Amino acid sequence: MIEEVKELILSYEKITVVTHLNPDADTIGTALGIYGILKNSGKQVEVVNNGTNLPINLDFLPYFVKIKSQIDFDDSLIIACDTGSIDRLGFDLNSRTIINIDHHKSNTRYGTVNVVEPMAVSASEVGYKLFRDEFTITKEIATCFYTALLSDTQYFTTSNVKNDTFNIASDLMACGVDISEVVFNLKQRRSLASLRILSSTLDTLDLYKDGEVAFMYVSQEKLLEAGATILDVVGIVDYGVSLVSTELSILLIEQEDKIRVSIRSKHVDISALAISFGGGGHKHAVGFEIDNIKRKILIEMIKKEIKTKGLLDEK
Ligand SMILES: [Mn+2]
Repeated sequence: MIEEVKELILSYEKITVVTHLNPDADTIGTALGIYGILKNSGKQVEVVNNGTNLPINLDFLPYFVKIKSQIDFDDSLIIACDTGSIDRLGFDLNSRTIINIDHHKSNTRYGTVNVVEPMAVSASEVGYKLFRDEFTITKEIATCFYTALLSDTQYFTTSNVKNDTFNIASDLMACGVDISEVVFNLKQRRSLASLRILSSTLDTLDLYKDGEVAFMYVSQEKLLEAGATILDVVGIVDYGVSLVSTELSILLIEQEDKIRVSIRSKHVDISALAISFGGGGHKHAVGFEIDNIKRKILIEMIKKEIKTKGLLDEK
């Protein structure tokens, strides 16, 4: 285990484990796994998400009911999970001691100690490797880490999956994870609202550059109509790259005073594209937000940036 991490955990009585805004299964699973480890070792621990919408299909995870929406500990050690930049935590933590556990290539290294492994398939891989040698990984903890890993690799299909990914999955299974329970909760508990918003978003599909780029958008009106939340929309961008012709899939989500953009690629590295709009992410999955802008203008800006960066030439 990394010495600085060990020392920090030993020196703090209270620890706050923090997940990112609009939480996904990786941030939640990683945080709950770490919560379990610290709890079992006798620490005072809290786990928080700054929001009111948690993915409800993750309610099967051990410790899920422990997730709070505010930080109650003063001056606790902060452990940030799966979060590329400090503002994505949604709390003012600038003056706090932070252990930053992540795998985003664009991570800004905002922690006091940064355990950031861009080659890791999930933040839970980073967390698991960090703690496994010194702490007991129970069935409960393994279930949290495995769920995070399965979700972030899209069921072992992303391009960063390697031999070691299966070794980790196998180790976690050996701890007693019920893998069919995990799959059931991830794959077969969608809300009706999420299918409705999927349908209306696919209707907006617009192809560009001989079908190499797919644009889709979600308006606030459609979101309300479907009764969907932002969490129901996030995964829709993947449908764009499932198309035979596409290299890039771009989803624009219109919110009150900003547009949130999610991009996926098949081959090209799009991290620089996201950074040029003030965002970040992984090699093939990035996102950013732009305040007070019209959708059509933003689409033109993205098209221009794709051209400037020569993204469709390099694959
Ligand atoms: Mn992740």
